[in-house]
Amino acid sequence: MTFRDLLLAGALCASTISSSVSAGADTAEVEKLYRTHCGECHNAHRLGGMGPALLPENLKRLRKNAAIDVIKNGRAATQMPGFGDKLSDDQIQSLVDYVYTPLPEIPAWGMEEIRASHIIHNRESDLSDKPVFEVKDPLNLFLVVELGDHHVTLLDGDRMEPVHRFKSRFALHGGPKYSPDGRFVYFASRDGWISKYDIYNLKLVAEIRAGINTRNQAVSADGRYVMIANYLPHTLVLLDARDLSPIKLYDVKDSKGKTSRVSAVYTAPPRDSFIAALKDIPELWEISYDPPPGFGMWIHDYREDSGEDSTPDPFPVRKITVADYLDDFFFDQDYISLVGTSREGKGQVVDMDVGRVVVPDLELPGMPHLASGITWEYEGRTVMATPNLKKGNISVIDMETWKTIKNIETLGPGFFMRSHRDSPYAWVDVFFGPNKDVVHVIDKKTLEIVKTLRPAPGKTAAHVEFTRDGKYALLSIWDPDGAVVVYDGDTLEEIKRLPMNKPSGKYNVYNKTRYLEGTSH
Ligand code: DHE
Repeated sequence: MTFRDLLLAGALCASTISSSVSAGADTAEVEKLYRTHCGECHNAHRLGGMGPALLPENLKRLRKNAAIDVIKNGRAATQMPGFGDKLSDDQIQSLVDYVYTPLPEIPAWGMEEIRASHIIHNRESDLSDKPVFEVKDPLNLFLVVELGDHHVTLLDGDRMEPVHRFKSRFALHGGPKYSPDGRFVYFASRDGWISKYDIYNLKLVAEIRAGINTRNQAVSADGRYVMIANYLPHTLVLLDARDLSPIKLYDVKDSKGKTSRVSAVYTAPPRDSFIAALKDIPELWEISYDPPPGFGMWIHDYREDSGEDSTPDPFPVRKITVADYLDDFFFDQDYISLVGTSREGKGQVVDMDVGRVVVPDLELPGMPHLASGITWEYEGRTVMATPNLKKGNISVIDMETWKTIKNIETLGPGFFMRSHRDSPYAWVDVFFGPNKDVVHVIDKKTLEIVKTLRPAPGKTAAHVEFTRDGKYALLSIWDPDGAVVVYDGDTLEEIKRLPMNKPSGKYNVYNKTRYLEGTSH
């Protein structure tokens, strides 16, 4: 069996690569250390799993001294714990040297491998176009990702009852993305599997492995394409949304050939484009899926290697140079201003129309988590608000002047922030530290915290999503013995508790397909 076959089968065992790294007692020792403490999350071969790939190619921005600190003390805002009490300084140093040692060969994951992984489970033509279950409003359905046992629950948002529960790929991360009509949903797992699921028929349609270590995915506003952002290899992959067959692979590199991980990709509906930020190159990429004149309808059948004349390219990349790396980013509702930050917390605003940085030094202290930033109208202007991963603080920024108008102090650093166009409140969790079990409710008119809830003392409470009409807010108790707690969005009283296994994100079909103000991309 080749390396590729093993990856395809998900069957790589710990010795497959390590034996080829080198021999000798010290190497055996550090490999054992790695397998014992790191392999479960970062993959036995350092190719990434729950945690990122640990290869020199992906660690370019982390100095070795900083890596020692991460292993000793953990990494802020990630699931990476500190090992300072388990490992000696020498052991930590040997692990750092180990993860900065190149693999003899990075497994290829190009078009050939992607195509070979493609699975068609059900043909759309064999499936019903009506839900096979009773539901008042299919647009008010929710999906809840349950990380505890890698399942997804389909929830009726009117009756607040589960409709169905199904197994997902291992470690889904990032929001699932719906087709515009809300019938299909696309999931991405951290190890690169993309799954298309038919909500109406409760069946998988297709799956494909688009990368080895994947960041996230986006579905075009017209529902025809899915774009995948990868950490390993350094690629973006365009898929046909009908059956997930691959259309085009982008090697992500600058003009000098330096390659980069992709921080994330989102769809920008008014622009008919995908926008991707890069982690190792100070560039933003905008990839248009609006067919240029001459392509007509056949754009959907274009394939990179189909022998068609590919000039002009139907999916061209526009590259915008930015002031710093972009680890995280966020758009205004018009998708003209893009607000981005590096992990070090340097903020910048890019005008996507003119294609350049217009504010290079946005004030954003404490490592903002822009992926969960939201906007609303406040005293006649639009403001954006974002939690900070290192600081108990919500930054509220005027989107015209780009000045911070308020820092709302919270009981600790938060991860997710959510509201709804028709709700008076914005909800933010306190994901990290001793108060991880509380959520704050902020009045959008006064920018004050009006209530702090502690729904399950001692258990992390995180991530809120609203019903279609904004009347109810659903909150996760992030624990194997957890729940989704339903609150009345106005009185803030608890209505119901649905037991679940470490529920993480919840996604309302209507809010997500309408890109409503207050929700995530
Ligand atoms: Fe996430 C979304 C990045 C760790 C749960 N997270 C996202 C998105 C990005 C991101 C860029 C938006 C993608 C999208 O929805 O298409 N996340 C990162 C990180 O850089 C970070 C800090 C480190 C990492 O390990 O990658 C990180 N994230 C986590 C976790 O540890 C969480 C809490 C548990 C997990 O699943 O691993 C976590 N992230 C989530 C969730 C969303 C998410 C639930 C979707 C939120 C939404 O409402 O859309």
